[in-house]
Amino acid sequence: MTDPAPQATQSPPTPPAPHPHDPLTADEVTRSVAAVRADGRLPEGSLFATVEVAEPTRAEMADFRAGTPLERTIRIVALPGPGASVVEIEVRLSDGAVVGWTERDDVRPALLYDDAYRSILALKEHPDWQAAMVRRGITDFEQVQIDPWPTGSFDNPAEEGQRITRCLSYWRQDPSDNGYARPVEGVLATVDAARGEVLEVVDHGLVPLAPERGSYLPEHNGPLRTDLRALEITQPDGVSFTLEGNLLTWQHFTLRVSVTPLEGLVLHDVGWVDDDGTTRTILHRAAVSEMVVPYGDPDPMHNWKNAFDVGEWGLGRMLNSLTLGCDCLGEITYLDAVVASEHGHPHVVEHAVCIHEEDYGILWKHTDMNTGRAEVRRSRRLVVSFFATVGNYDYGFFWYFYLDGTIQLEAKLTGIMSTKGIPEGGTADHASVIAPGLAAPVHQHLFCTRLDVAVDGPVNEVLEVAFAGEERGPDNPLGNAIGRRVTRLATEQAARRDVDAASSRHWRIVNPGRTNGLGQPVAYKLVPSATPTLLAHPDSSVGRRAGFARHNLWVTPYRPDERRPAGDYPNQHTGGAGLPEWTAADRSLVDEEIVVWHTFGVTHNPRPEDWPVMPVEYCGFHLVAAGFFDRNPALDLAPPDHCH
Ligand SMILES: [Cu+2]
Repeated sequence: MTDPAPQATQSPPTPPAPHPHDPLTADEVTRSVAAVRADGRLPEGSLFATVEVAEPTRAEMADFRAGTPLERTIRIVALPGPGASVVEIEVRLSDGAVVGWTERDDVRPALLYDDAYRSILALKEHPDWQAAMVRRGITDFEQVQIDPWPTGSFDNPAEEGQRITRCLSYWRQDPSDNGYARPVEGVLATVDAARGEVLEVVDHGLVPLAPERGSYLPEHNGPLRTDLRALEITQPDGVSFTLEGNLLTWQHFTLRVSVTPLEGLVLHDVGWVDDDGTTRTILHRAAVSEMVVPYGDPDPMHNWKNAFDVGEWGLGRMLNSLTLGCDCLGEITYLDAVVASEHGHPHVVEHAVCIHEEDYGILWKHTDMNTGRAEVRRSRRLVVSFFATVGNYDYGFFWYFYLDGTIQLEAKLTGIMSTKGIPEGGTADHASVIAPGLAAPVHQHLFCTRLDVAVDGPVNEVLEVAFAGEERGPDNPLGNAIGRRVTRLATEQAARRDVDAASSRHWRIVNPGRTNGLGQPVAYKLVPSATPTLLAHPDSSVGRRAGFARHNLWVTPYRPDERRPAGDYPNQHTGGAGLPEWTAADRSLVDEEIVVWHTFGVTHNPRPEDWPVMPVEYCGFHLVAAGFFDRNPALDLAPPDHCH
C-alpha cells in the first residue's frame, strides 16, 4: 500500500494583526504620495525627501494598548522647488486626508540623489573644472568619479537659500579602479545642486596623482589563500526565535523591528517576558539617530568635511541588500524594507535587516574545587543588524540580545577612508600616509543613539555611578576602601556627562517606583566603551553643528518631537539645534519619562592596514541588567548536551 497523496489541508497562515509599529509598506507610499499630489498644493516636479510612518507617541501607544484603535499616518518631507524650503506633510491613511501641512524655510533635507546627480553632470560640463582636469593630464572626463558632499555651513553667501554640494574628484583609469586611490587633489567645486549650476571651482594647486590603483578586488590581490577549510553553521532543528510580521521574540526578549529613511533600523517595545507571561519593558524605542564624521585636517581641501551620515545622507536610504553566506552566515531570516524614491515611488530593499542567532562562547562557568564538578552554560545571542553604504564608508549596526538580559549595540566601521593626494615620499600633518602619494586625514566617527528608555515602566531616572579610592583613616586603616559615588542626574545640564574609564563611570537607568526581590530599585546600566567626544573647537562650524557629540551622555524628558540630536535638518544648518538647544532649558529629569542619548565612536588615526579597504573597526556600548533581576537570570539554561 502506498502512502496517500499529501492533502492540502493546511489553511494559509493568518496575517498578523496590524500594529502601529508595522513597517512602511509599498502601498502606503503609493497612497500617501497620491493623496499629496491630489491635494494640489505641491507644484509639479516636487521631490519627496522622506516618506515614513508617523510613529505614535508613548501616550498614543498607551491608548492603543488600552483598546483604542490608532489611525495610521504617513509623514512626508517634500521639496516644492530648488531652494531651501520644505513642506512637512501628514496623510491619514484611512481616508487619504492631508491632515498636516507645514512649510519651513531655510532648512534642507538629507542630500538627494537627484541633487547629487545634477551636481556631477553640471560639474563635468563646466569649463573651469575641465581645465583643472586637463592641467593634471586628465582628458577623458569619463574617467573621473565625482563625489558630491553636503557642504556644511561656513558663512559662504552661496549657502543662503540654496541646496549646495561640494564636490571632490577622483581619477579611475579603469572603471574597476578604487576611486579613492587617486584623488584629484586640489580641485574643489561648489555646486547649486538643486539647479545644477556650478558656483565655483577652486584649484588649490597641483599634486601628482598617486601611482597605485589601490584595488581590493580578488583578481588584483592573488594568489588568494586556499588553506581556510569550510566552516558551516547549521541549526538542524531550526532557529529559536519567531518572527511574526515585525514582532520578534527570542528567549525572554520581545521587540518590534522597523526601518526609517534616516535612522535605518529602529527597535520598538523591547521587553523581557517573565515566566508568568508578564512583559517587563526595557526600551520604548532605540535607534542611531545621528552621527558625524568630522575631519581633522586644516588643509583647505579637507577642512570643511563633516559628514552627518544620518541627517545629511540617511542610513535607511543607503541600506544594503544583504546576501546569505556573504553578509550573513548560518540560519538567517531577513526583513525587507520599503523606502520611497525621491519621485514618490515605493522601492523594496530586499534582505535589508538580518536576524539570526550566534554562539557566543561561555555565558557562565564554575568548577567546584571540592567536588571537581564543572557547570558551564553556552552564551548565545540574537543578532538584528543592517549595513549602510554612505559614499566611501560602510557602516554596520548590530544589536545583540543575550540570554542574561544584556543588550548591546555594536557599530562596524569598514569601507574606504576619505583620502588626499600628497607628493610621493612626502608626509602629511593631521593625516597618515597610507600608500605611496596617498594620505588619509585624521577624523572621528561619532554616533548618537537615542534610547527612549522604559525600564520596567515609563518613569525612569538616571544615576551616575563612579568609584574612587578613599583616604586612609580610622574607617579605612588599610587604605583598601573603594568608595562608590552615586549621583542622581536631576536636570538636563547635570546630565551632560562624559566617560571616565579610570573611575569606571557608568549610568544606571532606574525605575524608582519598582523594586526587585531585594528591595532595590530595578535598573539597567549603560556601560560605555572607551569612547571619545568631539575634538573640533566648540566655536568651529562642526563644533556648533554637532553639539550632541561634545558629550557622551545626555538625558532629556521625553518629548515625541525631539528625535534628532542635531536637529531635524542638519544639512547646511548653522548649528545649535537638537540636544544643545533643548537642554539649555535645563528641564527636570525627576518623575519624568526620559530619553537617554549616548554618543560613542572612535577617533580614527588611519593605518596602512586600513588601506585599500578597512578591516572592520568596532565601537558601541552595552545595556546590562543591574538589579532588574534578583539573581543571574540564566540559571535555568540547560547544560550543553554534547560535552565530551
Ligand atoms: Cu574612519
